[in-house]
Order: sequence, then C-alpha cells, then structure tokens
Amino acid sequence: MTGPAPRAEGAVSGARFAGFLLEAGFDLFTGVPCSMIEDLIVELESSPHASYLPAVREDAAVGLAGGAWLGERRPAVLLQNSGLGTSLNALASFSLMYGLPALLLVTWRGHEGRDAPEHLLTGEITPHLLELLDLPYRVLSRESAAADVAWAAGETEARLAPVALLLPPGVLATGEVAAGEAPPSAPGVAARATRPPLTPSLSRLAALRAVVKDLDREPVVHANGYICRESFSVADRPQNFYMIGSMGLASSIGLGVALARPDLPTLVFDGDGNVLMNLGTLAQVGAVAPPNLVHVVFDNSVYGSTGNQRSLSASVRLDALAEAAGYRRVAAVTDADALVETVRAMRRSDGPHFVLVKVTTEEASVPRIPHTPPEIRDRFRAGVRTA
Ligand SMILES: Cc1ncc(C[n+]2csc(CCOP(=O)(O)OP(=O)(O)O)c2C)c(N)n1
Repeated sequence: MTGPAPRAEGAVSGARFAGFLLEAGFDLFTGVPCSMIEDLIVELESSPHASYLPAVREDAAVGLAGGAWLGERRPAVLLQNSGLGTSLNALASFSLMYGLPALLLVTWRGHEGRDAPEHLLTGEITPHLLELLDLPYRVLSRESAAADVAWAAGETEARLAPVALLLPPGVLATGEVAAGEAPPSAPGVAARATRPPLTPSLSRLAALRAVVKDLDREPVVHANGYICRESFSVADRPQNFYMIGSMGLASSIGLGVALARPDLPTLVFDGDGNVLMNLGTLAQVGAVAPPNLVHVVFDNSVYGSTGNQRSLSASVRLDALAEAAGYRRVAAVTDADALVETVRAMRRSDGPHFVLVKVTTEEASVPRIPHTPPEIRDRFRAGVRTA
C-alpha cells in the first residue's frame, strides 16, 4: 500500500477514532480511500452502527453527503487531499452555497514536503484551499482528536456548512487491522447480470508479466497506484507512461495519445477504481472510437493500493459498461493465455477495444517508480516518436 508513514507508536487506532465519530453523531460515511485511513475504513465498514458507502469520486461523495443531510442524516466525507482539489466546485457551488453540514476528514498527504512527488504541491496548498473556501478546519493531533471531532460536529451544524479536519501522518494508526475479503457481489445485482461470473485466480503481477512480454514498442499509459509499480518491476519501457498522480486520468491520457498517433496501437493499463472515477471517458472513447486504443482493466474489485477497500466493480460489470458505451470489441478474461491472445488480436484489429482482466487482490512488494515526472514525460515522448 502507498502511505507516507506506516505504523506509529501511540497513534490513535482506527477503532477509537471511529468511536469518536459515532459518539459525535456522524452516522453516514462516504468517500474515496486513502492508505492513511485504511484502518478507520475497515472499522466503519464492519460497524453495526455505521454505514460506509464507497463513492467513485470525492466530489460525488460531497454530493451524496449533502443529499444525506437533506434526508436528516449526519454525514462525513473521508477523502485524501488530492480529492479536495477534485471537490472544490462541489463544495463552492453546492455544500457552501446551500449551506449543507458535513464533516470532511481530509488526509494530508505531502505534509511538510515529505512524500512522493504527486503529493508535494497539493500538500503545500491544502490549508490554503480550505482558507480560500472560508471553510473552518482544525489539524488533528493524537492528543486532541476526540475534542477536534466534537468541535467539528458542533461547528458544522451551528454554521450550516461543511467543516474539515486535516489529518497529518502519524495521528491515526494504519496497517493494524486487516481488510475483509473482497466482497461478494451485492444481492440482487448478480441475479440481474447476464454475463457469467468471473472467478479470479491470476495475480495482477502475473497478468502484467504475460501481457508485457508480448508487447513490441507500443505506448502504454498506466493508472496510478500499484499498477504502475508492478508494471515497472516487470519491464521499465520508455514507452511506459507512469501516471503516478491524478487518479482516473489514464484512460483520458491514453485517448489523447491514441488520437495524436492513430498509426500506433496504444494501450491503457487501468484499475477498476480508476475506471470508476472517470466513467464518462468510456462514453467519450465509444463516441470518438479511436480504432487503435486497447483499454486493459486489471479488476481486483478493490482499491488495492490504499488497503483493499471494496470498489463497486464487485457489483457492476465494467465490461458491460464499456460495451454499452460503444467500444467495438469487449472481452473478459481470467487466465494469462486468454489475456495474451486477446490483447494480441486487439492490437492487430480495429477498436476501440476493452479487456476486463479479473485478477486477485494479491499485491507484489515492489518499489516506487524511481524516475522523476519530467523524466517519465521525456522518455515517453521520445519513445512514442520513435515507436
Ligand atoms: C483523487 C484521488 N483520490 C484518492 C487517491 C488515493 N488512491 C491512490 S491509488 C488508489 C486506488 C486505485 O484503485 P484501482 O484503480 O482499483 O487500482 P488498485 O489500487 O486496486 O490497483 C487510491 C484510492 C488518489 N490518488 N487520488
């Protein structure tokens, strides 16, 4: 999992912090996971007193929370500060404009400039973003956590507006409670499905090994998180664009590359959480129909990079969505041979193509991408030029 500072002695446990939130009256939780709150999410998902609803994007979570408050619940949105950026418009022209209480529990990646490159600028400007919005906030500490949550609960209702708690590294414990098994499909949904269920047996690393071995010099745009890291560990190709930030954008970036270079088969290696965050791009791909785009989605039904929180792909077939959106060829595979055959055939025929690779939740122990973002840019651009 990608986190800035694992386990810290004396940190507040996820269970304790969940207790603070419930005691303060929050009763509906939504958001997009961050590894800094993985234990808290496990506790909320398993608590009989709480409901945690995974949202596809942070601004959608802000919308859901506002609706829930209108229905007289007391919502809290759990988000990484990257998602605060995504949510600016929802906060400005929904929550703040209508005056809708909610707690925003914002993890502070890039705190004090110590984190991976994708978090540094956002980490620096996080408090300023809240100040620009005139959104009251406190910075959580181990000692003040209970009081901070109580303050937020009172303040949000008194002001009729959202308030934020900023969570720096080391305040909440992580990695002490195991996430549950990948969830079964939601009742009712499986029964409606027309496609046979997929049982994963292949790890994402094994799937990547198989598919990468068969590649020539085609550009591959990778989604953020462990997909980048595992693919890098298999083969570091100049034609690999490692999207280490902006979750969800790999498909849009891949579409841009494919349209700019219609002579080159272009691949996107995506994750289910990433696809869900940018579902509209499926429709854009379907409508623009670039024949050279091969969209490969490694679907483990969880947000693996942040601690295996369930994603909606356990109940929604992404290949069915791609087909409905207008991809020309759609396939679902569970074994390496079928994956290699399918991607090989797709690279040689007109698309857009979509392959759902159902994989296990196994995650390899692999290092971060060592290249700087400008290095990734320059290698990739040159690699595409000469491909
Ligand atoms: C806007 C935003 N919200 C949350 C995150 C934290 N985050 C990083 S990777 C990731 C999970 C990606 O899930 P998926 O595409 O299913 O790939 P997996 O991790 O399972 O390989 C999350 C939630 C982020 N980077 N950006």
